[in-house]
Amino acid sequence: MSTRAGFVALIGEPNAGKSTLLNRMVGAKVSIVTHKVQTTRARIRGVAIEGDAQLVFVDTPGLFKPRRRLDRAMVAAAWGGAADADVVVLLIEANRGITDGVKAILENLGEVTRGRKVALAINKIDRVQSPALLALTKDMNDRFPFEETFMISAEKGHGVASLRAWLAGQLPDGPWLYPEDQIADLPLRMIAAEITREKLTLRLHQELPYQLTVETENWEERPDGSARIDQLIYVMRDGHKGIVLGHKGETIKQVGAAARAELEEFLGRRVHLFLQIKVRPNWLEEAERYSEMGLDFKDGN
Ligand SMILES: Nc1nc2c(ncn2[C@@H]2O[C@H](COP(=O)(O)OP(=O)(O)OP(=O)(O)O)[C@@H](O)[C@H]2O)c(=O)[nH]1
Ligand SMILES: [Mg+2]
Repeated sequence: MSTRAGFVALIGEPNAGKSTLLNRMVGAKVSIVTHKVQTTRARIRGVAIEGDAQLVFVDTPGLFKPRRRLDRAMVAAAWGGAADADVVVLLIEANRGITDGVKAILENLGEVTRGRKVALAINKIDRVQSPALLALTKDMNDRFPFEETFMISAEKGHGVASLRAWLAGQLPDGPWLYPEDQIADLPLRMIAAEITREKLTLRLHQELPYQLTVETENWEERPDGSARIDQLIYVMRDGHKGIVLGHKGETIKQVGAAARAELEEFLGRRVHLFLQIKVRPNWLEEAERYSEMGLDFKDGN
């Protein structure tokens, strides 16, 4: 039997629904999702199978105008994902249309993808009426030579099967890149750190989610089959530590409980999760924090 395999990069503005789409394609939660922008910080791979094709989806950080070193490293990782892929899917939000951010992406897209196929996925169609979608499709295709346009709802699943089938047909012939039963290739300790960061991002407000990072410090398998996981939450100020702790430690307790529940579901066994907060004013300028996140520190220069 002849097989196909290749990389499909999902790119777009922050919040476009890239991680939601990756998870739906894979059929499991591999990449964290929140209602806030800039949730994903590094490239996350998820693997899906369609007939004789193995599709390696690459979720990327949102593309935006970077200010900080971390932002620059994230945006560089996203464009790097597009540059390395066999096929690129640009996601835009149906309800937001052609924003300045989308225009800025289109300016770079041709050069980065050079000759490789780019599809447009208009996401969140559950939020708009169809006449608006036709106009948006035409306008986008007047601006860039997309191979194909798909109207999807990553959240509800509409249109996702036909996008996946089309993508499978675009991949080159070749052996599969991962074992048949593998769905992600992020180390478990990183997945665990991401789950905690998701719960923090959902509970904290304003700038705080953007000024913290989570690392798994220790992972211990226990004789009874459970795992003890120790994580560090890096924040920049004493005041931030107080907010993450919350009144009488309520906030961190809730975050820990939510993260533990999801980890137990993911791992299929009991987890003892210990969270510690560390004030580190300069963590955004520390190379080790970037490698822990799966980013290249030098990309932030
Ligand atoms: N209504 C609706 N909401 C969606 C859809 N897809 C994603 N969302 C929501 O949009 C928000 C952002 O989704 P994400 O998947 O985190 O978006 P992202 O593009 O990965 O965002 P970044 O990682 O910040 O770049 C979440 O609240 C999702 O639930 C959709 O098809 N319809
Ligand atoms: Mg994301």
